[in-house]
Amino acid sequence: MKIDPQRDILALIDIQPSFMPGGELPVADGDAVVPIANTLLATFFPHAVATQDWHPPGHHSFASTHPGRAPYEQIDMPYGPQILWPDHAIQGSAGAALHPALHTDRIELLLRKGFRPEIDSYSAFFENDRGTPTGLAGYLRERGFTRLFFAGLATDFCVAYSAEDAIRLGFGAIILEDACRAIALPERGGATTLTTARKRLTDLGVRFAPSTDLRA
Ligand code: VGL
Ligand code: ZN
Repeated sequence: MKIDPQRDILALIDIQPSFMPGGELPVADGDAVVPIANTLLATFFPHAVATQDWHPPGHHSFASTHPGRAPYEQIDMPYGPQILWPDHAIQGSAGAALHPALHTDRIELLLRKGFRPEIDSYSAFFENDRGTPTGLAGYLRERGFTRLFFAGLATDFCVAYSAEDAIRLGFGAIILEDACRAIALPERGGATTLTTARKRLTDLGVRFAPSTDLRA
């Protein structure tokens, strides 16, 4: 896959210690994405955006905010079903910072999401009501970017929702599989949130590719 450095942009999703081993919402092997993201930045992408999950204490996506609820249970919110998470990515905490080993020089926009107490925001484009925009689409269009290549955490939540919205908004979306890691919660019938997301996204036109497929 040939990269056009002026129209393709690397989207670094939630590369934060909160989502890595030792963090509050650890994704298995999540820290493995950091050196891969650094190589992608150095080799292919002069332009990058990064998202930062950025929750106030008591955020409604936290199980601790709902008495009697445990992390990874699902509840109904006004905007639809919501999985409850351990408290994570609290504004200003060390876990919410970008990972200290991530090379940030080429990150031209740092987009924070999930800061409204009552609503979660997995996608870089819309909050979980699927209607409140973050402003990213306008930014990318004004800058002339047409395709997003995704790296980061987690493949089946924030990366998946971002890639799905990218396609719906008319961008190309490629998930660089080796540059992402998944939470993979079990679902009915032996499926996981990863297998389900992969199928839904592929049907929508999101491509999954290894970063070894990229060419300058
Ligand atoms: C994420 C769950 C809650 C993610 C963020 O980055 O995928 N997942 N907040
Ligand atoms: Zn979150």
